[in-house]
Amino acid sequence: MQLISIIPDFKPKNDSRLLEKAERLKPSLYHTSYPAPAACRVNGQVIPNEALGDMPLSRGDQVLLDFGRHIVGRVSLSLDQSGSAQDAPAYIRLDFAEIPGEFSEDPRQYHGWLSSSWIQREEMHIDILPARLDLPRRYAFRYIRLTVLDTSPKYQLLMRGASCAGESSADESALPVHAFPDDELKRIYEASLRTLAECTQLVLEDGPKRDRRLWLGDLRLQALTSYVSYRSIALVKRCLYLFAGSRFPDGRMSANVFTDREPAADDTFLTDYALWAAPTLMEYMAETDDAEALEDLLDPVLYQADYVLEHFLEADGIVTKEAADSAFIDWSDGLDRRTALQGILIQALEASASLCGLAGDPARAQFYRDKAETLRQTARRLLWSEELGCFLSGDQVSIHSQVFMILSGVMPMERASAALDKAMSFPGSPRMITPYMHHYYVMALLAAGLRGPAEKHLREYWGGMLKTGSDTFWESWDPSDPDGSPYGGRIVNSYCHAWSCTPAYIISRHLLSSPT
Ligand code: RAM
Repeated sequence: MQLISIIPDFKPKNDSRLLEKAERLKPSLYHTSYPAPAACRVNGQVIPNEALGDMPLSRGDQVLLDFGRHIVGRVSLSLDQSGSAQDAPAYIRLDFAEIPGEFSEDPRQYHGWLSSSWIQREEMHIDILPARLDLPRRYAFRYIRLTVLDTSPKYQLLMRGASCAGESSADESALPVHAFPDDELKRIYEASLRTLAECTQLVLEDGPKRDRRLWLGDLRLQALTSYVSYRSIALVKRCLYLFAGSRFPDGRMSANVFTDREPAADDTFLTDYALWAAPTLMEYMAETDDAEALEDLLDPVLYQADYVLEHFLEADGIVTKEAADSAFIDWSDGLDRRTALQGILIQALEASASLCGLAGDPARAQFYRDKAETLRQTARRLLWSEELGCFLSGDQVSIHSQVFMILSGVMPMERASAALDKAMSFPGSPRMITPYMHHYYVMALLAAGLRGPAEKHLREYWGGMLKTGSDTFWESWDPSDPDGSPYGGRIVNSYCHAWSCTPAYIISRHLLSSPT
């Protein structure tokens, strides 16, 4: 599935009142200084940091720095020369990588459908040495590789030092202290928080390497995790205002908003993402009781489910194919998204009902509740296969369908476990690809009372990413295809991605609080 939407002459409709409020909620960044690692590798050989500054480097030499943890921030290098006069510029290449695997890919071999400009590589000429090189971009990395492309026969390059200033708006002092039953769960919890912190910037970004912007489906999961950790409440509010403040001209919420300049909704609409607006606001309200936000955001948020009811529902009460084709759900190839989307619509209607209840509009609340119940009955009648004992989407059996039928209360709970097992082992059933989808799978297990399997899956799936040596969680991870990429090349994958940060939420809200 490729997600490329280009609407000619698209102009988002901006609401300056909401966007001004979003601007006022912009956080400050915390800066953390990270010195150069104690040792590095020069042409594969381990060299202590003190010795590096005196090692003459010339054409073809490579220095590899491992900062020991994932960092989002700005990098400075201090360079010098040895030998005779610098009679020509030093020509160097810098590659930044979140995981070592990115270095084993040749960027020239990447021909995927996302821009190759996301590959974190710089080539530059340094006319005068010594020089302090303050690199212009913010990078997401743990490893930096410097390659000397050329010096001259008269002189060599010296790399005297490297340092970086990490950036994040996550407030470490807000973190609660937990006692963990074992080290594995603790490590998963910590990597999940690191992932969230790295994505917590001036907005809640999806990934600090790529796309570095605000996506609605990611926002919901970041917000939930932030409530139990850094508590970036004002930032969540800001993000909600950005989605409400810059929308499609017809009022639909975009799947993502550009925020580096004047905020602008992207011309990408994802049905499921727009529907997550109501649950996201409802969950925000449960944390904050913020009357101002409810008043400002209620109408834009309710409009999302209204739009789907009006434009995307067949006469029989099932979402249209068109709606399903513009839903995300997961990167799984060949996935029929209709049943999953039906479940998400029902959840959006329930959340819309709760929001109307909070806003003191019981009649409207009842309308959404009744609608949700009607759609539940329709789904049971039209989508359930008695023969197979699970829900179908078209004639496809998928875990995705079962998950959202459970989370929307359509699935009779006593059948949930068997339906999930059936879908998991059904021949040709699309595999779950993203931690985003795996999050909902774990939530479905918990909703069905299957706490043991939920915990086991969390440990195996997220723990599997840690076993690769990573200290953050990735945007895409299929253990049976560890090098896979939804984009046609893993070099552009993001290895610290917002929607995979939820183990901390699941652990603190569901696992630590209830014994097995
Ligand atoms: C990608 C990003 C983002 C996600 C969308 C659907 O480009 O990874 O996180 O929300 O796809």
